[in-house]
Amino acid sequence: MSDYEFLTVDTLTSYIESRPVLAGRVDTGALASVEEIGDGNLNLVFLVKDRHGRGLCLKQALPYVRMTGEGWPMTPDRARHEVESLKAHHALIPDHVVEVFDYNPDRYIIAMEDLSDHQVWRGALNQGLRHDGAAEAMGTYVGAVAFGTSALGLERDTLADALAAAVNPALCTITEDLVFTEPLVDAGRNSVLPANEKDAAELAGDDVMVRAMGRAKWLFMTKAEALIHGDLHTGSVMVRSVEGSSQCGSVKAFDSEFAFYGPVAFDLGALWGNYIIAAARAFALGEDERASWALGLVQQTWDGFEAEFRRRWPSRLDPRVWRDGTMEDLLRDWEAEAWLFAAAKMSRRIVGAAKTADIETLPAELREGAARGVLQAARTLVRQNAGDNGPRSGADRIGAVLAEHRTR
Ligand code: SR1
Ligand code: MG
Repeated sequence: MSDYEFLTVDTLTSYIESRPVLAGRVDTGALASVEEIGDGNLNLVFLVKDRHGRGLCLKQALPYVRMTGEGWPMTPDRARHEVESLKAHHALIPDHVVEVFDYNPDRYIIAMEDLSDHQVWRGALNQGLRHDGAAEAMGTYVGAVAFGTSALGLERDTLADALAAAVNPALCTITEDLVFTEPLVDAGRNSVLPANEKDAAELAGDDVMVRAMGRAKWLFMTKAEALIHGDLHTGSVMVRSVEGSSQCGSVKAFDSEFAFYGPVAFDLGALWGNYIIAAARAFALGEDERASWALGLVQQTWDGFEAEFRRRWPSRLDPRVWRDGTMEDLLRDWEAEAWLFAAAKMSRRIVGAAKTADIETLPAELREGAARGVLQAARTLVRQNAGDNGPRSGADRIGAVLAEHRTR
């Protein structure tokens, strides 16, 4: 780690000048601001703006997890996975994926599009803002990736090469531990309010939940369907408003360092689980109408996903036995698996390390009921009956659970 050179506000200009491909992206002779803006768990992120109104974002992967410090080493090669997945995804659906301009593999620095006219979706949700259309667009993004990076859209040899290049064990291990295992088997990183200790213990002692998470972890580790984003929560999505309207003007996925060939439904479940967490916040604050709106995002994402997948289906490379029945089978399985992954994502954000501002910024007495509701909702989801996995019916069922458990 001693020879690892950190990017700083002071060295950023000379770094940009050293990268010919970045010439013209910002005027380093007329800079207006240079800031470190990273608020994620892992990396350094800088935003540079010039006086002509142009901007550039630089992100450097550290050799450890930023959230905890040097005690948790982590391969900075994760930046390569981020770049390769962002490029592959951007090629498929440029409107909904941040654009990468440059990658320096020696220093693990990515230069990408300035999205400072956007905001992180989680923050917008927590402010009570609506960006209508964003949930559907993220579904469209997942649908494009599911088709375009899988055996449906890539020639056999290309697929094999893409899969090999995307093997990302260090980051997958984080997910396997933090998302699937630790909410149920504490490895010393879990925490809840004292008032929620019983809820966490009940979760860990719930055999149906343990079995469901065992299945979810197995799917995650074995179902190499497509080059998924791998961490598609609402903090990995940027949104821009249309002035004076609740419509979303632009929405882009970013931060895909967890990308690998994994289950398509994992990305859907990440979105769904985080919409449910946003709904839990709204219920806690007594904003029931907003909670219903947040729960409605589940269906919107599914609709965008399904429409995009069906739209691309006729161009599948091998239609010999992958006929329309296969598409129906895939969609049916993904719908059910997405709920399973949503349940995992929900419980990890309440019990495990790396929580969400949605819940953590609530006053403690409201947080207690919101956290309990999310855990109960996760346990309800893994008990859904076969054939009753629709996005709307699942979200409605969850809404009732969240409302019932909120602090009165
Ligand atoms: C140690 S990294 C903790 C979490 O941050 C990322 O956003 C992922 O969700 C990961 O699980
Ligand atoms: Mg992240």
